[in-house]
Amino acid sequence: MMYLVTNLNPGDYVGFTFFIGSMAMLAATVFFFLEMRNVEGKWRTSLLVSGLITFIAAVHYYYMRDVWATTLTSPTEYRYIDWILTVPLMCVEFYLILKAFGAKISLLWKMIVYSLIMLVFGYLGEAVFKEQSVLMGVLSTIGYVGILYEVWFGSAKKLAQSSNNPVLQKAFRALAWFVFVGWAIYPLGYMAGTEGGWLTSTFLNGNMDIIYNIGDAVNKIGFGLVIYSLAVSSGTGSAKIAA
Ligand SMILES: *C/C=C(C)/C=C/C=C(C)/C=C/C1=C(C)CCCC1(C)C
Repeated sequence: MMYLVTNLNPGDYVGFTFFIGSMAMLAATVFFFLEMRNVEGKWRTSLLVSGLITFIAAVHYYYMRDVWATTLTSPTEYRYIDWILTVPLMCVEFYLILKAFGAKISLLWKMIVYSLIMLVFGYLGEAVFKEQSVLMGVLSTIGYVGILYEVWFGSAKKLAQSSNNPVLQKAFRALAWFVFVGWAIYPLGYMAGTEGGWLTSTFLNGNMDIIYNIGDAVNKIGFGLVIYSLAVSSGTGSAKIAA
């Protein structure tokens, strides 16, 4: 009979992070959904999206930790299905906070296309063309750099600058740093875990899933908390952030 035993072995640190990850995502989801009531109307959608991001991740972590516990292999498919849903939603977060300052839907599409390039090539390198993982990683990075360019120099950055709204600018800067530093955790995991990856012979070797799990906790929950504090600090003095 085939059944899943979610059983952690002592010293299975990768397995630990899958369990911690799934609980943290669940708790964050409850928090974002319940806090929707406590923020001004125009922020509710942003909080809803934050909660959806951690909710989608919580469900995938539930599956991923079982795959890991039963097979001790990377749950690559669930991982990328999770990302292909949640990364575009993070682009939606950028769009939502900039909408009041003139962001166009084309900005959102541009960022989503960049994320798809990033994730499709990442998946190909991990699961399909494993011997070409370096090339796939480089192609994936083009998508990542596209997103970085948008938020550090491109139209997203310009909209935030011209908003003349210090609360928004502070939150936008925090999100831009998440994309720069927090998201850079993922290529490290990729290099540690794929054949021909530059880090396979270092202490990071084989710890791809720990690295991805840390990245997800930092980025999905952290991102949501930045949005939350933006919503709270722009507060009920509604004029502070242009409607
Ligand atoms: C919640 C999930 C997030 C924020 C996932 C982000 C994923 C990345 C930034 C992945 C980037 C990659 C590269 C830049 C090159 C190597 C392949 C990837 C897909 C790991």
